[in-house]
Amino acid sequence: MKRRNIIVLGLGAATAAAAGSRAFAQDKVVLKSTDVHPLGYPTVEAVVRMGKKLEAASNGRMSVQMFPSGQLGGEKEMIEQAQVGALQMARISTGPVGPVVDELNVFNLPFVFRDEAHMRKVIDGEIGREMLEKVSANPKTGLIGLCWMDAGSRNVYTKKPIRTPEDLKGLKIRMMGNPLFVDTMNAMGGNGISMGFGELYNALQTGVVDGAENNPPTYEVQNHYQLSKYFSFTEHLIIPEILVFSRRSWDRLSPADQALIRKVGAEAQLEQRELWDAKVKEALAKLQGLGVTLVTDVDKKAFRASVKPVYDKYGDKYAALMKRIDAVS
Ligand code: GTR
Repeated sequence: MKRRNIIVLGLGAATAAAAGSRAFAQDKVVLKSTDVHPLGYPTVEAVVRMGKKLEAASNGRMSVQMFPSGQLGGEKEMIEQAQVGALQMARISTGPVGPVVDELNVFNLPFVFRDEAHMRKVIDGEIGREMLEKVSANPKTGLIGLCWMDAGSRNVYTKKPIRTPEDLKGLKIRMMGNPLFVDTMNAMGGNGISMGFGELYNALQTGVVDGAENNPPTYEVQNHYQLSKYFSFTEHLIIPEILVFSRRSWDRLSPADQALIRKVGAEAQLEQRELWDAKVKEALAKLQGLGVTLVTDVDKKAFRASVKPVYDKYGDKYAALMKRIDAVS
């Protein structure tokens, strides 16, 4: 019987040398994948399901090994590990990809999408495909953009209700690692503090920051509601998540395996959103029983107006893309 090579793609050089530049058709391929969220969270579940499909379609030859809950580090570290081929797939926010692929920052601009439905249309259409291609086409990124996922809208949470930009005055609000977000929070009235997601719970607990901003499922699942009891629907950012694949590992796969991964990735984009919608409902219902105040009477008009300096600074660069995004209906 022919002996099967086992290739955990992430374990690199020696196996790669033994196998030649590409994995053989009979090689077992284990895709190490990671996410900051725990098992069961919509993005994690969507990738786990992708893995099951890969297993079924390849008679067990391909599989996904999931490292949830930030076990392999934060999103910046995930990008670095994917770039060197130490992991194969990372589901991350578009936020930390902006500094790597500048065009993607257009999705990181405040209020760039009219609402979540608009965002979904954009990522499902031509612009979404183009942006994934921007990630994949440039070999310097070291990444392949596989598909998008949904993360709803981001909202400010702290120890008091936030209804207007004045309410944010003097508050240190944690933002994702991308200068654009610090500028955004500063324009919204608060003090934006760039910080890794893994440090946030502790920072909220010790008062290093006064609050943060995120979607309801993250606020609930990561237990941030325990420390910041007011969740105010500012909806200032609607940022799609992205599933990236290590280019180094990708280049070692057969074209047939690549096509299969692309196929299940495209399916995951649509499947995840069903999981997402259910999770948002579940999180909001749960939060109401946990002593949280959901603040809905937010002056969105004032917040929209407040981010003008962000557009003054970055708008020109993304003007053409913004126009196209706006035209998607
Ligand atoms: C969540 C997102 C994560 C991470 C996190 C953050 O909504 O799912 O990928 O970006 O926000 O704020 O760092």
